Amino acid sequence: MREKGRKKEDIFRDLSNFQDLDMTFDSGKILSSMCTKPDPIGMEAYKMFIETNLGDEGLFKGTSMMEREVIKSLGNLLNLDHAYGHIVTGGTEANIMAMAVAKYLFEEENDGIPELILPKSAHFSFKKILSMFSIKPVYVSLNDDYKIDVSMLEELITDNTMAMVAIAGTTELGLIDDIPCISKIAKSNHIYLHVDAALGGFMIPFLNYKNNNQINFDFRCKGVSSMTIDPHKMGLAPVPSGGIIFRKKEYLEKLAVKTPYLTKDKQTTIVGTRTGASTAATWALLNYYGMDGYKKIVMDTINLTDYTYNKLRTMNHVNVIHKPELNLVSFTVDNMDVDILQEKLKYYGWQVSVAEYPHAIRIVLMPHVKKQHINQFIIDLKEVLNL
Ligand code: 0PR
Repeated sequence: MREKGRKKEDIFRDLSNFQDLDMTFDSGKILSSMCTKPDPIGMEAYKMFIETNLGDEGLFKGTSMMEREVIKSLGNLLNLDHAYGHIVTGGTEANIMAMAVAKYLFEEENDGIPELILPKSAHFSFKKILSMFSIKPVYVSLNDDYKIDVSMLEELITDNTMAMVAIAGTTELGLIDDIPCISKIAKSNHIYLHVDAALGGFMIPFLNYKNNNQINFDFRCKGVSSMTIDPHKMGLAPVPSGGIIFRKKEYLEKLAVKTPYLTKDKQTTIVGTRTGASTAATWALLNYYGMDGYKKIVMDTINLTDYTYNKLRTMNHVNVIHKPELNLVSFTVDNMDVDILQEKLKYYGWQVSVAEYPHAIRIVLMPHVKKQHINQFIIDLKEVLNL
């Protein structure tokens, strides 16, 4: 570190130079991200609560009250009357908390090596979990629709099965597993079921809202023990804002650690010091948009996804992998490897990702992506492919 501090103007000029190297959501060129430009209301609320620390809740009683209200609202969104959980840093931490609970519950009755039944479509946060907690993965195969092959599940269950994971909005394809069926299997075998709805949690309830065609993926399925639902994805909250919701108080309590000299006698989070700003931003946004507001945001992205899907589907030499269920589209092209295509699109400023399974270009249509961006993307794609 330098001996003497620098002038504010110089620092901010340098900061601005760093910022110039970043991509922006406003450019519309980021087609690879499940995050998006945070909503101004959320940012204002975030700034207002920037000094808070929910790790020492008693100092910030109002913020703590807000967290309980947010958890209640997220629980309601997922059809759970009494929800227990926290606003955390994101889907990874939420998944870690769920798996920590499942492991504690398992260890109360079993001293074998815990096994987790999960699909290979599970987010890579589960790879971290498997290694952190020394859990043995038991991979359930996917069916032709890239969803958990439910016919395979029951035979994978052993005395050492600690939990099952299903996904509502897979990271690579945005697909929703057959949660009602998986839930039945979990319930009848007394197995903890975690649904990772990091993405879908802030989309599916709004698709269901005022719609007879319900997608059942949440706590209405009685075998679901916990769910991840991330406000910093389709909830438009600034990063970091993830959500973990448990069906029962006793699940969350499994994480409790005594905190003798703090203003509250225990913590039920993994991290200690943690911002209340994320909670404030999420509280503000839930109240600002309400069901109607979020429905519009979600429908706009779904409509743009359909638009993109139809554009790609009707292009020569382009093979779309699946009909979108949420806001992701994936495709391969004849005569060009997708890794090369990804690089070529970078010359045009586009950032797309390459999914691992299936190996394909993956586009995420978040609210910062508009129709004019997709039209330009299609023009550039045609040029790259010499169409
Ligand atoms: N579960 C699912 C289903 C996810 O898709 C993700 C992240 C997580 C859990 C983990 O969430 P956190 O990253 O909040 O811990 N999905 C995105 C992905 O891996 C995260 C992301 C967001 C990646 C923005 C890139 C990016 O620019 O694609």
